[in-house]
Amino acid sequence: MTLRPTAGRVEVLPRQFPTNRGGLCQKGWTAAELLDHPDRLTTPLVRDRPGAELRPATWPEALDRVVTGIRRIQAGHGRDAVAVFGGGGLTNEKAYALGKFARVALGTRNIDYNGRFCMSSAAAAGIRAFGIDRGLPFPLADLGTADTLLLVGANVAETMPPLVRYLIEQRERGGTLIVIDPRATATARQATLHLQPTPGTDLAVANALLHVALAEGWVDKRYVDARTAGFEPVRRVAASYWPARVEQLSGVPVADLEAAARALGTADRAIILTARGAEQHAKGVDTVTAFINLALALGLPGRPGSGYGCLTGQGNGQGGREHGQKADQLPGYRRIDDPAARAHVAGVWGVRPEELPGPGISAYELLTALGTPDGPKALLVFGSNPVVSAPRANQVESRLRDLDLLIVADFVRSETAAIADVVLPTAQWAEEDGTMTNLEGRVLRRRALRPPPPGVRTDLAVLAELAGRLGEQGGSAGGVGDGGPAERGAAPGTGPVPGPRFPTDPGVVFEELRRASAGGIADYAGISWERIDAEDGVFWPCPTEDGAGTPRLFADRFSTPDGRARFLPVEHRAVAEEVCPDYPVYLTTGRVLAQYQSGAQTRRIAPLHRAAPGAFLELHPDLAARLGVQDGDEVFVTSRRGEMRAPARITPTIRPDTVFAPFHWAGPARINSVTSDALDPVSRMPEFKVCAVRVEKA
Ligand SMILES: Nc1nc2c(c(=O)[nH]1)N[C@H]1C(S)=C(S)[C@@H](COP(=O)(O)OP(=O)(O)OC[C@H]3O[C@@H](n4cnc5c(=O)[nH]c(N)nc54)[C@H](O)[C@@H]3O)O[C@H]1N2
Ligand SMILES: Nc1nc2c(c(=O)[nH]1)N[C@H]1C(S)=C(S)[C@@H](COP(=O)(O)OP(=O)(O)OC[C@H]3O[C@@H](n4cnc5c(=O)[nH]c(N)nc54)[C@H](O)[C@@H]3O)O[C@H]1N2
Ligand SMILES: [Mo]
Repeated sequence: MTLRPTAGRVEVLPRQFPTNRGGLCQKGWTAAELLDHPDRLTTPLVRDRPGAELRPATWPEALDRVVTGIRRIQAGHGRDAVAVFGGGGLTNEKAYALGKFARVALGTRNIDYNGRFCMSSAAAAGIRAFGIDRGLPFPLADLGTADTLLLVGANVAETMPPLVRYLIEQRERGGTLIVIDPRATATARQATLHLQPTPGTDLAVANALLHVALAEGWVDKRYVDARTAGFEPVRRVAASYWPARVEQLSGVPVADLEAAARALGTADRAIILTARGAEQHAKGVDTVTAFINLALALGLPGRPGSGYGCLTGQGNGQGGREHGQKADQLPGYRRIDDPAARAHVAGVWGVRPEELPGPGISAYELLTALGTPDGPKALLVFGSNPVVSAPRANQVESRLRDLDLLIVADFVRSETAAIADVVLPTAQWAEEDGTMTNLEGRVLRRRALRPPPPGVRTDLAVLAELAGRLGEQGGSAGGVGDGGPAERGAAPGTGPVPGPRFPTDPGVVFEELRRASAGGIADYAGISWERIDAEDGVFWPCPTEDGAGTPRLFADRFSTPDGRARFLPVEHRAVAEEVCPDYPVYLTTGRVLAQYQSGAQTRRIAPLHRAAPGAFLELHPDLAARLGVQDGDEVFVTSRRGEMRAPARITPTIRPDTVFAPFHWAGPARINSVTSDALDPVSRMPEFKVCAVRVEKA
């Protein structure tokens, strides 16, 4: 998109760009409305004592409260008693600075971010199989040329509208689109074939597709021999997923399983994509692995116009997971428990490797540890609204309230900011420079179009100020652009970066990020802002300034030590919470077109509110009849954890054993009061997509 400042106002205009081809969803069109919205925070807020209202404060007073509180808590309970929670909407520069701030300025191991709720299962499965986690290992435009495209748990028509153009192109070329979703979504309605499984059974479906491919001789044996390892145990597992058995498990008819397998197995170019519907499960990593196994058996990854990919979510869903916001991660997608990685990053940060903390705990585990006797006593939140978006949110909210000190940096009074002790008003997207990395691994510029309003500071300036007051040599009071000597174009290497340790100029931060990432999986060393401008984005890994970026991965080898992709046998297992007489219906959750995430940024925008004014519960006419519920009736949805209230929306597009609610609303309409907090054992991703509930007329 292009953003045009007109007399102090910013308008959003679609631009011809290779990724979105001029498409832009309504959320994009209205994003500018939040810049000058009356709800915009323009002064810090503090709470004087528990129970008191938030009141306006000056920056020095608010920052003093933060620093005094952190010092007191760390003196009494140790450095890990202060925790940080980040977000996948932060620019690369901010995500990097936040991770460094936690490890260097706070010295805490406790940092994680909302991407744990979003991308973590696909990321873990990708690393396991390919040795690398990049959403798409090929350019997005490949989708348009696929003979067969399989979307698993992705409602792109509502969640990624710019991508729909490729689906249209694919169909116009005579391609087959297969959608797997328990609901006949706007996306599924465009499909050639819609498989409608019970939530949480995708793994079995994937194994059945592989079973059929094996039986029909569609497995690419040459590819399997030359490019992969570990097929034999996967073949043995798939043998026991005959379609009739999987029809029993998933509800998907044998004929549909066979038709889907045929479309994939006989295509020249086939692409398999997963999104949150497949991933947000207590077996999300294994489910993604099952689809990767299928893709590898068919010889897709690395073949032109073919492959497996995962659709990322948030604005910087890809970049946000590369630069050290994760509990177990250092910049460049390095592991924090790898001695070589620690030595490299410590060198760039000018600290000794042994000063860097070890791995912390994952997002949900961190949120539930807050305020407990051994858990953190303070939390700084940058770019998330967990009161609405975390699973089992009623418990998370009470943990947040138990903290001695909750600090939230945001530009609106989100539900999490509303219960904070200190709220710091920060700049929005149009008010600061930076980079984002899209699902293709393409690093893109985001440009400041106007300065932040008076009273507002950038996240980088806030971090620099806090680090300075906590005793680091960070930048001074900090508006934008006072971050010390720009080093653009300097060859990245190791060794501490000259200038302030926490610069506020995003260009300077990016130069440091390049050095910190050099030699890592997500290697940005050869990427400069100038190159991004000149090349319409640069694909990582890009280790050298004179070498090209990498739009396509896996053409000759995978990123594993021996260059082969790894098969891993995975078995179907029950969802964490099965239906029972007290809770007889499956609940699944997700999104609607006109609202974004926790709703903090979109519920306030009038046209979006008109388009999607509140939560609802989608249920099948048969289920509604059994419950005596009419369309529009208020219903209660109750699980073992809590309840939610919303009007019923009766529709034949959903399975009769399943109900659906969007998670964009707060208060009594908060579906995350109900959702399950079962976690995937590998990724620690919560099972947002299925739990057992009871539905009653209110
Ligand atoms: N309008 C809008 N767009 C967004 C966002 C938003 O909040 N609003 N958020 C952004 C973010 S952060 C993300 S992560 C993406 C998410 O993008 P998507 O993954 O497309 O979004 P969801 O609606 O969470 O889930 C997709 C589908 O999974 C289905 N599903 C539920 N359970 C299962 C299951 O067990 N198996 C299968 N196969 N499908 C299942 C749901 O019915 C739903 O239609 O969207 C991004 N875009
Ligand atoms: N039931 C259920 N729950 C879910 C999901 C689901 O499918 N079902 N999906 C999960 C997924 S995929 C995701 S990604 C999460 C998202 O959940 P959240 O992390 O809560 O997402 P947002 O609503 O985007 O919250 C971002 C907050 O940070 C602020 N913000 C935005 N940009 C910046 C910035 O640059 N700096 C600062 N300081 N603040 C900023 C916004 O105003 C907003 O208040 O929700 C998860 N929760
Ligand atoms: Mo997400």
